[in-house]
Amino acid sequence: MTESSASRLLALRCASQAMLDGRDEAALRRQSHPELSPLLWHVGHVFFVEHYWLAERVFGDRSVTDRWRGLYFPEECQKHTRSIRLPDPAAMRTWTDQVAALNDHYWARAAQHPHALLERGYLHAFICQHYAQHLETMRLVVAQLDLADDPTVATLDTPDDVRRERVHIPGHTMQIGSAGIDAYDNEKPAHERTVEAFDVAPGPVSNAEWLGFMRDGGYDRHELWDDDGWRWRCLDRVEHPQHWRPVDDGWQIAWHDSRTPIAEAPVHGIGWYEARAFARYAGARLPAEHEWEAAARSEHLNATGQVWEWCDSAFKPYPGFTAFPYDGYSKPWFDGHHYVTRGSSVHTETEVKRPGFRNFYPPTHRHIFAGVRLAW
Ligand code: AVJ
Ligand code: FE
Repeated sequence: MTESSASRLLALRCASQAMLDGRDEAALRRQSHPELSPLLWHVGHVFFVEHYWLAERVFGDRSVTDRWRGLYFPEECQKHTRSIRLPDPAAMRTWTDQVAALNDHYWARAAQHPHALLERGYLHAFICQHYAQHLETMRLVVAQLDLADDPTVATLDTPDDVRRERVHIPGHTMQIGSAGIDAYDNEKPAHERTVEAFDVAPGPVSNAEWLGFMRDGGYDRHELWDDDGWRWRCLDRVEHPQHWRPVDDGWQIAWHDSRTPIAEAPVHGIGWYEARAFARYAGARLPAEHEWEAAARSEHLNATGQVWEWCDSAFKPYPGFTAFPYDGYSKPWFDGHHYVTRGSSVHTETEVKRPGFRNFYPPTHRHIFAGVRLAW
């Protein structure tokens, strides 16, 4: 482990514990959204997972994991039952400090301990990435907690004339996926793929453009929607992005990057079905994930890195996929009911930012920081 990777782990642990600061216990225990766990659970989970892989799997020490696995392995504890079982914030602070000290003891021994998971720094990279991903999820929780409190009020105008710029990507053969030690199993094996020529928008769809879709009846025109999406839209009464709230003369829109005016900022808080309906409305389509990757690698895209972008692709294994280091990361989600988002958001940590990274969610998830980019 290099000095910089060691200090990065410390920073990620610190950022995770800092989620406990300045929030009352009720907020830390609250399940702010049916798909999200309490902040307090995420903090315990990330330290537990570091300890599980290092202490139990590499060194065979189960003393801590046996006591806590029933709470912190997601498959052993249903989301809505987590809140009441969690320790209080002060106890969580103490426990995570103790677990971190134990982990440091094992990391110090790892250099002299041959183990497949430790080769080429694999486990350290994996653990850092796990902290990084949960930090973004914790920011999703914070966004849900804040929605009620202190959102930005924006009055949006629909643009009269939407000019949709296009960048042409010529047909070519490219490498898709990642071969690096930090790549997840679903990015491997890296392989060649032919990309047909296509056009892509240089940036994601803005809030103002989304308002135009709403004013043109986008949520009410069945012909723009997939049948499944239409059923869901009707049952759940989906009429605007999840992070928008109607107010007297406009919309309250939660957005955490004050450098971009709210009208120009990319829309987020939309699911895959909504992204597809918008694309149809605009006479376009969503990019397939390999097209997205081709465009990102050819450096033709502006403004990536503000919101994740829904792709037209169901989450599927690449040819020759092998689950690693455990079945649960990717395999259960190759179920045809998860779709790929690519890119990153303003809340994404560096460990997760690479052109080959694949995120995946059900088509109805809209509490994530995901928006839409058009392709033709
Ligand atoms: C890939 C973001 C969907 O948050 O459930 C974290 C990542 N896997 N711990 C998730 C993950 C295990 C995963 N996503
Ligand atoms: Fe996790």
